[in-house]
Amino acid sequence: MIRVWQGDITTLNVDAIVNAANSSLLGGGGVDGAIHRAAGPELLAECRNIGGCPTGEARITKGYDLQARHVIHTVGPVWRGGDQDEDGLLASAYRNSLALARQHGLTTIAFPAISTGIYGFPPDRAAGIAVKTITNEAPDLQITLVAFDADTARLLTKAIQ
Ligand code: AR6
Repeated sequence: MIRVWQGDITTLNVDAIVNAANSSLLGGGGVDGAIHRAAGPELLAECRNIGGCPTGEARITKGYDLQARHVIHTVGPVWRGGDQDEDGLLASAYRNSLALARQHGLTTIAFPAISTGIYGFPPDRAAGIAVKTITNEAPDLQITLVAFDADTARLLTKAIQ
């Protein structure tokens, strides 16, 4: 089950919110910065102990001051024109996040539009990959695709239909 919701992912009361992180896992701008601000400094302390995360993989932490019980940190690809396996790496980021959720018995998961901000991935293409990967890998989980802006909400809704 997939739904689209427009707003700030840090406010959601779900088992896990997914963070569009970078491979250091030490914070950054965009949704990553918002999640660290809302979760509080203990999140960064836990992330420091993980020691990073390669592109396309995922790591899980507690949610601390967030409503969400957990944060699943994944690293999407930087868009470099499309011939550097960006599509495959973005699908891996979704797939590995869902696998981690499943291993921890989590059923309600919220994703931001991974890689479509600072990392420059074309948002329409990313929406298609997100919906296809979630439909194939997690038809049994309750997934919220979070759009921060109306354009992304429209693209995600179109991709589901
Ligand atoms: N809630 C939901 N979505 C958000 C929020 C929010 N609070 N804030 C931004 N977005 P980005 P990336 C949307 O740039 O492209 C960081 O510095 C945003 O509008 O956050 O994967 C990391 O540390 C866009 O649609 O992530 C990395 O270095 C989407 O989230 C790098 O940015 C993703 O935009 C990752 O870049």
